[in-house]
Amino acid sequence: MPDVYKTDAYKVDGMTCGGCARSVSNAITKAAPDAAVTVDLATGTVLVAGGIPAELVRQAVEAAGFDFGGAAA
Ligand SMILES: [Cu+2]
Repeated sequence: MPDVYKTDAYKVDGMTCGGCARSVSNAITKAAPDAAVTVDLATGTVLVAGGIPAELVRQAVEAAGFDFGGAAA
């Protein structure tokens, strides 16, 4: 049973502007409609709330054309 309150942080490389942030956010939300996505452009970090599986996030990020860097420390 997924923990809907869980928030995961990931590194995503290649985001340079608000448009990139939106692309990534939209891609993840499309793949996981329950996700709440927050992008921190300065650090290249994407916060995904909703207990979304990492593999699903990875596929969405890569399909949008960005590099998925795995879990952020
Ligand atoms: Cu951009």
